[in-house]
Amino acid sequence: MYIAPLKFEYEFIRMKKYILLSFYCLISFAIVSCDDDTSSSQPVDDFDHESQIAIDQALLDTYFETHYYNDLDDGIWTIPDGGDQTPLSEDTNLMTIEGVEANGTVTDYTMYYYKFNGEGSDAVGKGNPSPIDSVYMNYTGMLLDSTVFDSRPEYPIWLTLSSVVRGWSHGLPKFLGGKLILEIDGVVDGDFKYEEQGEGYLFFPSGLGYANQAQGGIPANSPLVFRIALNDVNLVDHDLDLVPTKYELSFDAAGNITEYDSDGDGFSDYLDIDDDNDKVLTSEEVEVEFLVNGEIVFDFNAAGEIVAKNSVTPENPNGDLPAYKNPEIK
Ligand SMILES: [Ca+2]
Ligand SMILES: [Ca+2]
Ligand SMILES: [Ca+2]
Repeated sequence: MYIAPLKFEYEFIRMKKYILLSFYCLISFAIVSCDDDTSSSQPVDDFDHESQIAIDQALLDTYFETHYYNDLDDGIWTIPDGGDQTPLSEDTNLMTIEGVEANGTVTDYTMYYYKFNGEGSDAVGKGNPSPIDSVYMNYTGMLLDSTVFDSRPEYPIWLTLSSVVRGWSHGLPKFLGGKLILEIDGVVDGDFKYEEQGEGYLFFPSGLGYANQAQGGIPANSPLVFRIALNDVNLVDHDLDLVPTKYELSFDAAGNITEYDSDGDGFSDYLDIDDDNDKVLTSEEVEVEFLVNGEIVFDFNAAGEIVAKNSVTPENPNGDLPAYKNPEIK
């Protein structure tokens, strides 16, 4: 019968949903726990994280009053006795992120970031990474007394922002990536570098770092400072439906994540391969352009959603609801 193949295909889609959900529950665990071998940011004890916030804030306030940004070397230095440098506390480039969630019920962490050399050129148009994307980074990590505990200034590393300390998950999305240079000194030989990266500093309380857990050279309850350079961004697509997860979750100004389920079928959009349940895969309803380097280019409507083919119809004259979210359009 005619309907049989359609039903079979739909059952196949549902089956794939369950398989994907099972698979990504593992990944979701990493997102929720934010823990890996090197970042134990959510200790399972009865530590009073709320009280530690005030202690850390006082330490950070003192740090900002006694340190300045030096544009000669892009360093953060202690203001010498009698020095007239502008302390970070009075430097208008020091930006604040409030209301960051971490450590279970604690929701009012405040952290800071400082950009120098611009925020990054974003040469390939990927935009800011979201707290679940991957970033290609250089960094140096310091305590407030300037002790360096980890440094990777020359050789970049790919890191997933869902599995690093919260201070990174919420700070890196404020920066943009740079410009990939494949020709160095007139030679193209496979060597490459980045220019015009997003560069700056992140400053955050211990609760957005390793909290009350000592970690390598980091004592327990240490606010942290990182100098970072964001070279490149990889947008994650958990359900492989061609819509990056960044556009299938919501993020508030602090970078806290809200999941949503457009078709109300129990599968969040970022884990749903048929976002409007019209039995046509989202990947077949989204119009994307693949570049030769494998990157995907999207167009967006006024609502910030990815424009899909056949979006504009008599029922949907403004095209505000993309086809992959409109069950009336297949
Ligand atoms: Ca997706
Ligand atoms: Ca859904
Ligand atoms: Ca669909």
